[in-house]
Amino acid sequence: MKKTAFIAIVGRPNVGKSTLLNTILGEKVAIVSKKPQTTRNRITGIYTEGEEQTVFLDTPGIHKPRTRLGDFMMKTASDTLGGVDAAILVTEAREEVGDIEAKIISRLRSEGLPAVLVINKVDAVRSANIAKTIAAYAEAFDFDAVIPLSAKSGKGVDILLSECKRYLYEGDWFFSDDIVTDQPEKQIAAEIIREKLLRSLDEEIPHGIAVTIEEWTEKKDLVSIRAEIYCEKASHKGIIIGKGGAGIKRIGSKAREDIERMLDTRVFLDLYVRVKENWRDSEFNINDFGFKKEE
Ligand SMILES: Nc1nc2c(ncn2[C@@H]2O[C@H](COP(=O)(O)OP(=O)(O)OP(=O)(O)O)[C@@H](O)[C@H]2O)c(=O)[nH]1
Ligand SMILES: [Mg+2]
Repeated sequence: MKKTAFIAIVGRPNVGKSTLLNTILGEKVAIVSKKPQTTRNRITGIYTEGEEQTVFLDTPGIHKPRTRLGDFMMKTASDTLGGVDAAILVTEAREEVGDIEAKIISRLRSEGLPAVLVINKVDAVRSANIAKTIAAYAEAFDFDAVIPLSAKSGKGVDILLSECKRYLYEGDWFFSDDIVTDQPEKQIAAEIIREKLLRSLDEEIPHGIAVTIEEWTEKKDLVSIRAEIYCEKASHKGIIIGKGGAGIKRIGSKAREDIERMLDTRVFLDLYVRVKENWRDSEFNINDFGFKKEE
């Protein structure tokens, strides 16, 4: 008897939603960085065990959007909450329920969505703070479970998975049991390149970066990829390329290693950097970069 459920992973930026998804799956399907607003699209993670298939949907961190790309990200998170059976609200240990979390909770209420609360990064906080967080959230919403865990180390993630079983219902699976995500390899490759950029660049530049795959040629034991990196200013382009091309070379070799691991083959990766001013505010550009609104 097959069972399934769709569960959204939501929360403010940077709390560890994507890290959690990767840990659940035991495979990296979502990129992770210290910078807020790393995730831009909904990322599907398919967790199949025995007769049960749970589809976890990682979402962009909830924030106040300042660009059209931000609007798209918020619509993505919101639409996801509109189409699932339950939610995992991810937060860090704080003494109070934050304004963003309060908004998410009121959405859970209006959707009538059941939810579990994850207090993440317990490896990095004192247990007294965790107790205060639990108390504050218990007053705000009737969570089915409250689970302190570390998405990074994996401690407590098994408890989350067993708590999520309550949302499974009898029904056919939506995905075959041999895949962990429905993202095309090209898209994951573009995201891997963006991750390396996010991790190596300071503050303002990362938010203005998009990566597109322009060519993808598969030969016997080699995949040749040409990707373009878009940034918003000529000065940013200079920083990305670095002195004598050292910056882009380092990013390229780190990205190549990860893409080779994913494809399990040798990869030739060719990167170009282009400038497209204010692309985040151009409907045309954000559509072009794959951030299309589903109407
Ligand atoms: N110490 C600690 N750090 C963590 C843990 N989980 C995630 N992080 C770190 O928190 C940062 C953000 O992680 P992400 O998984 O990208 O967070 P996110 O919620 O997906 O962020 P957005 O996509 O921007 O909304 C990264 O530097 C992670 O390594 C954890 O359990 N412990
Ligand atoms: Mg993320």
